[in-house]
Amino acid sequence: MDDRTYTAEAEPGTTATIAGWVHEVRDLGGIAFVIVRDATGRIQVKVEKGEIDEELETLATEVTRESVVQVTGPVEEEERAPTGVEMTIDEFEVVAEAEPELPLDPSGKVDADLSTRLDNRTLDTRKPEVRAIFEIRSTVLEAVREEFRTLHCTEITTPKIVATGTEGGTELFPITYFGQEAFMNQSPQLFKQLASGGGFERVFEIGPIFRAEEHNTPRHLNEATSIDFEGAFCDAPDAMDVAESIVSAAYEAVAEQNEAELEQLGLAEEFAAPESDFPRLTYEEALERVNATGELDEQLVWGDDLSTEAERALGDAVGEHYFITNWPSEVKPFYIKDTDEDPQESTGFDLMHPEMELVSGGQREHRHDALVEGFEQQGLDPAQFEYYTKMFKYGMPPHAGFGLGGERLVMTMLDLDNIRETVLFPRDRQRLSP
Ligand code: AMO
Repeated sequence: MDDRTYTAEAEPGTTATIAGWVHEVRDLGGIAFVIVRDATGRIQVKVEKGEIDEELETLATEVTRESVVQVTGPVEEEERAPTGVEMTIDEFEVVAEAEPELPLDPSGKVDADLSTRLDNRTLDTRKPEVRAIFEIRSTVLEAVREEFRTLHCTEITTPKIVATGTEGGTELFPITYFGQEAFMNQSPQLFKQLASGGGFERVFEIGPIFRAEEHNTPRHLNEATSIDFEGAFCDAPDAMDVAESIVSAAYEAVAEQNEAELEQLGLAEEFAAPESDFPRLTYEEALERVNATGELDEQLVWGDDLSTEAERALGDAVGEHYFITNWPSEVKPFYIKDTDEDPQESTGFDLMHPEMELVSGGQREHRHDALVEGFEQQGLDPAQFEYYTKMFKYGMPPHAGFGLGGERLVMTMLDLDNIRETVLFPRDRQRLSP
């Protein structure tokens, strides 16, 4: 549509053709207003009854809400119009009529629960405050890509149909691959490691991960977007530096580019990029901090994972993004390297938002024999992973990396109370469509 003008760009003194959805028809008797909405905003179209062609008048005043219309007419300044401009009608076409009964009210006058909204996402995202989340998500993905490139990383994509899991056997989705058992990938973990040792050195991937999480929680999805980094000749502190840069770059880009969307979400005043130099607590220090809060029924001891309550108590105490480093080896997967000093202690780290975990990472075990031993210790069959371990016999440099949950990044950034708000079509225990 070459001659179409966005509503936000309709200039007083010109004749414009706009196209969009009917937000509302306000019939005041002698005069009616059709409010038309497009991706950029809204415009008021005035219908002076008796002044225009009768057929056009009927079309414009009887059109149902959310129908798609195309209107051509002169644009004029009008102080009383919501956006300060108004159109009158030369031509009015109903391009796609909407049924009068809507399953969801995009004007937001009638509230709907999340489930109804997700069932009717196409209507839901016509609400500017819902679309604002996805505009911000889009900025985040762009900023993350740009920052990785600045950090000399190559973007890769790895298979989503895989032969083995990596993040613990219980959370795999099995599928049938030409009569053979296969799985949806839980993480690009092994592939990104193979690529970093494949001469690229520094790689990143933004792609889907699949987790058969049994529980429906406000912070878990069954299909999520993982932002992954892997760097050859990197150790855990190097990977933490990259994670911090990526998270900060995402916030800075949103602060710079999404003022209007932040306004829509009521966040414009308080939104700020996190301070740099996120505190780095060792696991041991983290336990001490949590136990000192007195918030937990039972004191945590070495070897415990942090429960949701523990994460929250610690987050409240720290009050900003922070790392937890040097996790016990036994709570981290086989590919995480132990520290040189203590085989009980790993190089694994997490990056936490005060509300929840955003990132896991660490230095990897790059020594072939130690890697194979690690499989056996975790009760995994090294033979199944041979496609991966054999490459460690041909010059695998020390390397480190991390995985950052894209949805959790957006959710915590925008203080949303459910991760599903950040996904157009979420997959969870109850939801396989749309
Ligand atoms: P991990 O399993 O901790 O680590 O996942 C990394 C990050 O991905 C996000 N995430 C999820 N988000 C929503 N729903 C889920 N079900 C879900 N599962 C994970 C979280 C989490 O911190 N291979 C390692 C990373 C690495 O070491 O490089 C991994 O996958 O934000």
